[in-house]
Order: sequence, then structure tokens, then C-alpha cells
Amino acid sequence: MSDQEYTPPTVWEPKESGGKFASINRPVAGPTHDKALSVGKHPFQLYSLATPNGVKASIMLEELLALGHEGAEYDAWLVDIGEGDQFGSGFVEINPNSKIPALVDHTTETPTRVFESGSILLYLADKFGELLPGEHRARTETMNWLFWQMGSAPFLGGGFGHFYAYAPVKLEYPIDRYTMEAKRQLDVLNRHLADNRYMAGDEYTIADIAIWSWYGQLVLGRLYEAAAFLQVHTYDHVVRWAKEIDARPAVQRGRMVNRTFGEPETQLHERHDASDFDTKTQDKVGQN
Ligand SMILES: N[C@@H](CCC(=O)N[C@@H](CS)C(=O)NCC(=O)O)C(=O)O
Repeated sequence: MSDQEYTPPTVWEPKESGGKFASINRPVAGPTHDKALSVGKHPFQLYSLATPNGVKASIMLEELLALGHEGAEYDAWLVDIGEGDQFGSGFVEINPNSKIPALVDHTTETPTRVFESGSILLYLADKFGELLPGEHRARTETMNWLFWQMGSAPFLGGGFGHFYAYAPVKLEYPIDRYTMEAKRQLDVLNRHLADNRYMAGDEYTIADIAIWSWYGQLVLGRLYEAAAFLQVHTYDHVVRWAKEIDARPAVQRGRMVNRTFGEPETQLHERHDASDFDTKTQDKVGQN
């Protein structure tokens, strides 16, 4: 691949693009191999990885458990997207889009598949009557910001993150373009959070979980090593909000689920019981 100007041919043909994650990109959908999904003993089965999209689901389940909903107990199975697990036949059956996270609810008459992290948040909020206000205006505001996140984050992750951190060459044009957009989005949040404790007002909701997982972690310096480049500390209201959410015990647990990177004590590759956070993190599994 070169950084020279590119003249597209009449018909595009797939070729090796290079860069991190290039090996998992394909121009077609569908399974590449037969592999059934594991199913544990709990009502919910989560298939995920602790990326910003993945932790939305595990944080939500941990918040519901913290609120006392035993019916939100779950098994979390690791989907290694670098190894192509998302293209196994069992996974494709529950998410034809082959992306984590995906959830199956086994409490319904026949198992209910839920894919797209925003849909998972909404499904669980509706099912348990939590973290989504009942009052019409506050519910609408929660949905406004939930959909804002789902529409905006691809410009941060697939745009800025890709060209700044993962592309095989550093190209000024796309980095400038997506940096402009990432900073604009941070400013949208900063102005809103100047007057609001949480995204939908006074109440912590699924909109906060969705937005924190991307933009909260970004301003806390956890994404793309881009804190200085984006001057994330200047978005002081976002930083204030991000720190408050980061301190929630359910958020700290949710971040550890299906995590395969970072310090060993923060990695819980699979979660099948609440006690796993104390006994099965990588530092402990490695010692035993
Ligand atoms: N809109 C989807 C996006 C999910 C997504 O992009 N997941 C990534 C990891 S963060 C993935 O599974 N990538 C694997 C691949 O692209 O093959 C959601 O919010 O659930």
C-alpha cells in the first residue's frame, strides 16, 4: 500500500490492505467455519470482548446485578475477533453482522438473540425496568443520546482510531478529517455536560453507559494513546462525568469481563459467577 494518490479502477477487487486487524476484514458476510456456541447455566449468555462496544453489555449486566436483579445473571464467553471467532456458524446465527457484543436471553419461550450494543442496552433496560426513565421527556432524551452514540462512534473508532492508530501508513488527510470530527463530538458532549450531571439529566441511564464506553474512556486516556493529540483534558465537563462513572463498582467489574489486554489483574477472560472477579482474573489463574 502506498500513500500516493489513488485512482480507483472501474471495478474494485479485494487486495491485502495491511494494518492492524486487516486479517479480519472481508468483503462478504456469513460464516467461515462450523462452530457451535457454548451455553452456560445462567439466564443470559453474552458473547463478547472488552472493546468499547463490548463493555457496554457487561457494564449493563453488572449494573442490573448491583441493583439486585438476580435474573440478570450471565455467563460471558470470550469471542476472539483477532482469531475470527465472530465468523463461526453459531455466532453468525445470533449476529448475522459478525460483530461483538451479542447476547442470548434463555428466559423467553425460545431463546431470543440480541445484537447491536445499543439494542442490547435497550432490551435489558426494558426487560428489568432500569436505567431508562419512564417519564416521556427523560426517556426521549435518553434515546436521543443512545442513538447519537451509535451514529457517532464509528467516526471516532472506524475513522479517527483507524487512521491515527491502526492504518499501515499515517495519512494526513484522513487523520485531519477524523480528528476534526472527534474533537467536534467531544465538544458536543462537553457543552451538554456543562449543564447536566448525566447525559439525560439527573439520572444515570443507558445513554451514559453507551457514551462512557467510548468517549469516557477516550478522555480518561484509554483509547488509541491519543490523549495529548486530542487534548482531551480541555473537555473538562466530559472528564468530570467520565471520572464519576468510572468510579462505579459495576463499571469497574464490567470493564474486566472478556478482557484480554492490560494488567493481568484487570483481565477476566470468561465470567460465569460473581466470585470470578476475585478468583479467576489472569494474575490468579496464572498462579494456580
Ligand atoms: N454497531 C455495532 C458495532 C460492533 C463492533 O464494531 N464490534 C467490533 C469490536 S468493537 C467487532 O466485533 N469487530 C469484529 C469484526 O469487524 O470482524 C455495535 O455497537 O454492537
